[in-house]
Formats: sequence, C-alpha cells, structure tokens
Amino acid sequence: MSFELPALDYAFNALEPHIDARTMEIHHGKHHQAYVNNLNNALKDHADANKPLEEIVRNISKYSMAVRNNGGGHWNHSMFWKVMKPNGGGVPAGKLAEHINAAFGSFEAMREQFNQAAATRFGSGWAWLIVHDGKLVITSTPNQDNPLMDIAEVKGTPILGLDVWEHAYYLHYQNRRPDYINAFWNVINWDEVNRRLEAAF
Ligand code: MN3
Repeated sequence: MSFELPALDYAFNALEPHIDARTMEIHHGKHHQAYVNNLNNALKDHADANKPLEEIVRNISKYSMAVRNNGGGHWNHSMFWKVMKPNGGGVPAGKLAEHINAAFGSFEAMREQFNQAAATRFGSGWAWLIVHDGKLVITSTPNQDNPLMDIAEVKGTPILGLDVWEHAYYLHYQNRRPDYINAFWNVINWDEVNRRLEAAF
C-alpha cells in the first residue's frame, strides 16, 4: 500500500477569481503529487510504510528529513484542499463562532491575527488556526512542518491552514502575498473547519 494524491472536490477553476485555475492545477497535480511520490519513496522498505499518515506526522522526530518534508507536505495539502470551496467565505457559525469569540474577542480580531501570522512567516510555510489545550490559537510553521508534529514550537490540532509558499500564489499575485491572504477568506469552507473543530474536542 502507498499514499495517493486525493482528488479535489471541485474543478481547478472553481476558486476563481481568488485562486486561479493554473495555480490550482500545478499546485495539486505537480506540487502535491511530488510530495506523495517522494513520501512513498522515502518510506519504501520502511517498517512504518503502512502506518496512517497522521501517526507518522505526530511522531515525525523519529523519521528522516525526507519523510518530514514530504509527509508534512502530503498532510498539509490534503487538509488545505478541504478547507476551501467555491462560493466559500462569509463568517463562521455555531460552535466555531463561539470558540473564536472566546479566544480572540471577535471574528475580525481572529482574521487580523491569522493574516499577520501568514504575512510574517518568512520564506515558505503555513499559517494555522489550531486547537491547543482546549482553546483556539493562531500559529505558523516553516516549510512543510505543521502543529501536529512533535517538533512543532506550538503544538495542537489544525482546523484551518493557509499555504504561504510562493507556489501557492506567485502566478497570479506575484510578490503580493497580502493580496492572496485577503483573497483566501472568500474561499474558506467554514462547515469543514467547524467539522474539524468538533472532531478536535
Ligand atoms: Mn503548497
């Protein structure tokens, strides 16, 4: 058995004009596929090759740098595609809205802090909204690390993640990372984020 590229739930052009079709096609078909292929290669003949990805990621300090980079890449992107949808955005509701208000005071304050984390992550990495000790927290990680990893500075269960690698936005936004970050809020699938929040508690 080996890891496989998950299909997208929507067409490459479904997130336009916020995220363009060509970027989605290359990001999913080339970048994510490469993480999957490289992870399978890195785990070839490894005793843990059949373990669930999340279990590997949670114990990432026991693995090679190739497994860390590509296992993280596979986990992060698999989540990223799910927390977006066409005609997404708006404001979160239900339990998620309550937790956001409790932790940040308001949705706007949470968004501000998330945008800041995404904009100031130097080089390549991710911004995250995570459940940490029963509370929502915003953090960011370099490269393809994530907060599930035992090596993460701030650990927790990610419920929303934003890829701020240049490959995620450069074709359409060039160096304007803040424009891409702002556009992300129009494609967030809050039902999926809510589902992940419920699962994390
Ligand atoms: Mn990416």
